[in-house]
Amino acid sequence: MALVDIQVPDIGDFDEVAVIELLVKVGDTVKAEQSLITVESDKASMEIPSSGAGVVKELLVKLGDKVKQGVVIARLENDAAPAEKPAAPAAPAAAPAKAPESQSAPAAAAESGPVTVLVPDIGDFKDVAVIEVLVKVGDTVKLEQSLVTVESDKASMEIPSNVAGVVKEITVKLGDKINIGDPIAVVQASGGTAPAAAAPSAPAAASAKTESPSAPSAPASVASTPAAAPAAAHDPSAPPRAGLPHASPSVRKFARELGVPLDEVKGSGGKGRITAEDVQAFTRAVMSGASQTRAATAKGGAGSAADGGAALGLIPWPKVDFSKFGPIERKDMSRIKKISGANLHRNWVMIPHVTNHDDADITDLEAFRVSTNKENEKSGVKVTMLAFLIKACVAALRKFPEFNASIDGDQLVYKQYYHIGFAADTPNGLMVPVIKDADKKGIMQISQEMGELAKKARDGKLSPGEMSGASFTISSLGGIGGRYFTPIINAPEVAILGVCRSTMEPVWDGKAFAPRLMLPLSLSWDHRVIDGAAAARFNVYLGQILGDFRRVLL
Ligand code: CAO
Repeated sequence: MALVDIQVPDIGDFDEVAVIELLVKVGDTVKAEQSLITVESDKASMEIPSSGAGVVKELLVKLGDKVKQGVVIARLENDAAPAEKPAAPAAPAAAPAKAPESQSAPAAAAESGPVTVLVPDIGDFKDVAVIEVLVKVGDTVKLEQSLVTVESDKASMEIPSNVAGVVKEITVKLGDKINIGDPIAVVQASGGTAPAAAAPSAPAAASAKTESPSAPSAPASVASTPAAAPAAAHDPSAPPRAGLPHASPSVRKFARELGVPLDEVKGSGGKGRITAEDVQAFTRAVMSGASQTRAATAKGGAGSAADGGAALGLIPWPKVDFSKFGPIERKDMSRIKKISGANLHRNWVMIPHVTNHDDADITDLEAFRVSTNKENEKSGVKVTMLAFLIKACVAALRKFPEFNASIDGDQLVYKQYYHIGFAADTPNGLMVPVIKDADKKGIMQISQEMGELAKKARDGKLSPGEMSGASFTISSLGGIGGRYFTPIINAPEVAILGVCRSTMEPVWDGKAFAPRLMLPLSLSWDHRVIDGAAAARFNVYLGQILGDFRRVLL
C-alpha cells in the first residue's frame, strides 16, 4: 500500500482557477484518468483527471478553492506501483505548439482587411462540437472577444477572436465539429489585429486579460489539460453530467454576477444547455414576480399577500373600495396575527393536507374527569379533557411514529420525544404553547402546566422556548362549540388533531340506542408522509383509548 498525491497537472497559463465541483469523495475507488474535480475560469471549465488509480484517502481541496499547477487535490491509497507522475495528464497544449502556416499567415499579415479566424491549438481535442455561436454577422468584436463556445465531454471553452473588427462571415454553425486550423469566422480587421495573431497555438491562454499581447489569439485552451483524458473518453455528443448545470463558462460567470441559481434555469439550447438568454429570461421572470427562486420560496414568499399571488401564477387579489358599499373602519393586524398568518399560509400552500373525521365515545372518561375534579377540588388544579387528549395522543404517536416525524430533505426525522403543542385563543390571536415531554407527565401535571401556559399566552407572556419544539399539535374548540373543522398542520410537524364540542348522542350498542357522549375528532395529516389508512387507524386507536384508557397499558 502506498499513498500517492494527485496534483493539478500543467493547465497552461491558468494561474488560479476555482474548484466548482468535487466529483469524488473520501472512500471512493478511482481509476486512472477518472475526473476528480471540475475547475473553472471565466473562459473555460475543465475536469482534472487522476493520474493514478486507488482509494481516495483524503480530499485536499474544497468547493471555491483556487488551485493551480502542482496543488495536491487528493491523496490516494494505491496497492499497485506508484502512480504516474502528476505531469502525466500533461497538458500538451501547455507548451505553445507551432501553428500551422495556414493559420498564422492571414492573421499575422493583416493590419486591416479580412482576416479568417482559425481554431487555435486546442490540445489533443479532436472534433469538438460548437455549442454556442456568440456573435453574428455585422457585430463589431474586440480583440480576444469570444466568438464561439466548443465543448467536449470533459471541458467547454470559448474560442476568442485574434483580431478586432466587424464580423463579415461566420463559417461554423451549431453542432459543427471543429479541429485545429478550421476557420470560424471572417472578420474585417479594423487595424487592431494582434501582432502575433498567428499564434493560435498559445493554447493555454484561457484568460485573455492575463495574456501577453504577443499571443492574443490564444484560445480558451483549457482544453489542453483535459486533453490528457484518453481519446476514447471523448464524446462530444454525450449528454451533460447530472449535477452541474449545462452551460458555457461565460454563461456561468454571467449567472454568478446576477446571483442567478443556474440549476434552477431551464436551458433552451441543444441538450438542455443554458444560454445567456435563458439566464436573462429567468432574471426577468423573478424580477417581475412571475416566478421565484427556490430560496425565496423556502422563505415562505410564495403567494404572499404582498405579491398578490403572482408567484403561484394566480390572478391578482381583488382590490375593492369597500367604502363604496357602506361604512368601514380600518385596523392594523396584530403582530401575532401577521406572524401566524404567514406561517399558516405557507403551511396550507406547501403541505398536501388531508383531514379525517371521526368520533370518540368519552362517556366514561368525562364521568371520571368530573369525579376526579370533585375529589381534587381543594388542589386548585382542574383536570381538563385536553389533558386526557394529550396523553391519548402520546399513546397513538408511540404506536404510529410517522405522525411524530418531520420531513428533512429526502429523509424523515422520527422524534423520540413527545412535545405536544396546543392552540390557545388569545385576545391578540392564535398562540401555540408546548407541553414538553408529555409522555413523562401525569394528567394532573399536564393540566396544571396547560393552565399556566394558557394564562401566559392570554397575557402575552409566553417565552419563545415555551412555544417551540412541538412534535404534534392539538387544537381544541371544545369549550366553544362546533362539530368538525380542518386544522392546518403546524410545519415542520406532519399532523394535527382538531377537537370540537362533545355532545350526547344516541349510539346503537347492538341491541338498542344508548345515550353516549361523543367527541368529534378532525385529524389533518401530511400526505407526503402519512397514508389515509394510517390516518384512519390513528383515529380509531385514539377513539379506543379515549373510550377506555386502560388500553394504554396493553
Ligand atoms: N366538549 C365539551 N366541553 C368541553 C370540551 C369538549 N371537547 N372541551 C372543553 N370543554 C368544556 C370544559 O370542560 C369547560 O367547561 P367548564 O367550564 O364547565 O369546566 C369549558 O368547555 C371551557 O374549556 P376551556 O376551553 O376553557 O378549557 P380547555 O382546557 O378545554 O382548553 C384552551 C384550553 C387554552 C385550549 C382553550 O381555552 C382555547 O384557547 N381553545 C381555543 C383553541 C383554538 O383557538 N383553536 C383553533 C385554532 S385554529 O384557529
